[in-house]
Amino acid sequence: MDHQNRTAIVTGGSKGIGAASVEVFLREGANVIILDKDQENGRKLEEKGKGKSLFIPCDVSKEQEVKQAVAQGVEQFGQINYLVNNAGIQRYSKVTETTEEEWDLVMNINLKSAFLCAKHAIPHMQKLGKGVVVNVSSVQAMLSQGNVGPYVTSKTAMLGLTRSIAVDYAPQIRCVAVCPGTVDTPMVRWGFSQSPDPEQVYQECVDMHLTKRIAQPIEVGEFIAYLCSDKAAFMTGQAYRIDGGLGVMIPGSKRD
Ligand code: BMA
Repeated sequence: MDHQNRTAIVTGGSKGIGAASVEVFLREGANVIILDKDQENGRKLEEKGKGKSLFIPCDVSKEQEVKQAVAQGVEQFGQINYLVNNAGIQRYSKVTETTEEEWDLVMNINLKSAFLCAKHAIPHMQKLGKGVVVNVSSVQAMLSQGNVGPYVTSKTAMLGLTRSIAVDYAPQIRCVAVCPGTVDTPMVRWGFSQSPDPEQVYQECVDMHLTKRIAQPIEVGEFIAYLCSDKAAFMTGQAYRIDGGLGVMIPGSKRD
């Protein structure tokens, strides 16, 4: 993919899809700035990068912290080529049962963080005359499970943010969204653990994909790194599903 001499910021980069993206970027020769609250895993990934990755503890829903982290990253690597807005959490509730605090928490971590990181990273891309923003949304921006009102709302709003950035900063800067199905990440595992029967929920997730399995984070990481690469130079403004065919089959229809 050739990411030599490029620098990527990955939010929520300590684990799951974020960590997988970091690994692919490093393999392809990029420098990576990992923003996360999880220091233990973040530091481990920093060591793996052998000078090519920098972990910065950061609450990406706070503007001052984002501003400082971006400045520190630029000081270290000199430029920002890519921003991957991956930080995200899931909470389970219907609108009538969601507290104001929980709504704000989900919106701030999933959506506001993407706005803040874009706000502070894009000016550095403009200096280079080139850059890519990838927003990690969800297949749930298109079709939804029950009981995840704030999450679904935040992931759907990310598509609006994606369009706005794509329109406002074209042609220099591209912005795309990725919409994964179920991926075997700490976020999803935490979700399973909230159920009285985690194994059954896991099996339901396996069954709802045409692939009859859930994805590994690295599959999404590879896609994200591709979207950032020059090979994807004609891709902007759109959301791309990577979802094992979830929702493609007409509900209630039979195959044989
Ligand atoms: C993701 C997460 C997963 C879910 C998947 C498919 O964004 O919400 O928990 O399994 O969507 O609905």
